[in-house]
Amino acid sequence: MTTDTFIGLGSNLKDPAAQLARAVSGLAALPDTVLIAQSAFYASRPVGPQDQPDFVNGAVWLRTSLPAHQLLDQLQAIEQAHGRERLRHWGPRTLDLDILLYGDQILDDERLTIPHRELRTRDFALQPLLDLKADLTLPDGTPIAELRSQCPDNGLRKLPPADYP
Ligand code: ROI
Repeated sequence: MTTDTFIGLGSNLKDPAAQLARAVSGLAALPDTVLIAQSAFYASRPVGPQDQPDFVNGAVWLRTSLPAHQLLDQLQAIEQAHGRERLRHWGPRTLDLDILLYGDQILDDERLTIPHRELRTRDFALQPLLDLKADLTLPDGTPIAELRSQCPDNGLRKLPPADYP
């Protein structure tokens, strides 16, 4: 059995677009997993402390037979392999990989909250999801497009493909 899952990517340190491009390669190479599509990359103002660089954000659509917690283990291994630095809470980071959606599952334990806790209010996560699948919904049926039209504007700017490594 496979599950369609959507992963959010973010970075604001050490050539963020290159961090994301390398992460997409890592995700495409995961065991028991196929990369279905990747979104455009976006520049976005930081949510949280403003004394940090702008972020680059994107998302990928994966089809996997890994259970959610094993997928999380794999994402954390990619973050570590890419020299993840996380200098402070809500501060700058080299690479953040978040499971935004995992099929229509709802999960909440000490390691994982799916759908991602802040998904509903973050344009930098919602817009890449819409790029991937315009009719995507939360497990409760709420359209991602509806959340996107209601969420705060965070100055999202699509990066031209020439800016990707
Ligand atoms: N802000 C933006 N714009 N993008 C992110 O990926 C992001 N990630 C975070 C915090 C620091 C909360 N702010 C962010 O973890």
